[in-house]
Amino acid sequence: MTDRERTFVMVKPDAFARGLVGTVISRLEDRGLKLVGMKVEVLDEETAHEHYAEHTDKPFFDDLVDFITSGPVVPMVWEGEDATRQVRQMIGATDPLEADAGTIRGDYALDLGRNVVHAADHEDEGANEREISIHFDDDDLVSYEGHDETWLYE
Ligand code: IDP
Repeated sequence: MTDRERTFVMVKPDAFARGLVGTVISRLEDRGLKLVGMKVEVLDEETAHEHYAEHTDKPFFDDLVDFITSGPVVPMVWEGEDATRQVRQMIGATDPLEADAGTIRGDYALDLGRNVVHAADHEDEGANEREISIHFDDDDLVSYEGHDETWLYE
């Protein structure tokens, strides 16, 4: 197996309020990815700024922070082969209008500012490490052998 890695994913407040937490988890589980960390929290403003630091200068930044702090979110860490790219493919384009049907955003979202789920960007090399460390301590994450790994990986 090559490139088994951990990637950061977060169910956003819109999806939490709409009862889509289980759906997002099921999509990732069904693909074969392994859940190694998860919690429910309401982000404070400081954490939201840190999480979206790359967007500080964007015109939508204040609305984004207001939204992401507006209700519970579910930060998670998922593990698997090429997990970052696999998850980005599964969530679809940032704008749901551009997201293919069959992706999470393409199936469950309509609006750019309410697009259900966040996932670390596979084109940003340090994204996973940075985002995981914002939301989790090392001992919040577990390591285990999945019983199905023989059937998921060659
Ligand atoms: P990503 O979530 O697909 O990685 P990013 O470009 O990192 O996309 O943007 C972070 C979030 O900011 C997006 O998921 C979306 O909710 C919001 N966003 C991005 N671009 C815009 C915009 O032009 N207007 C309003 N909100 C935006």
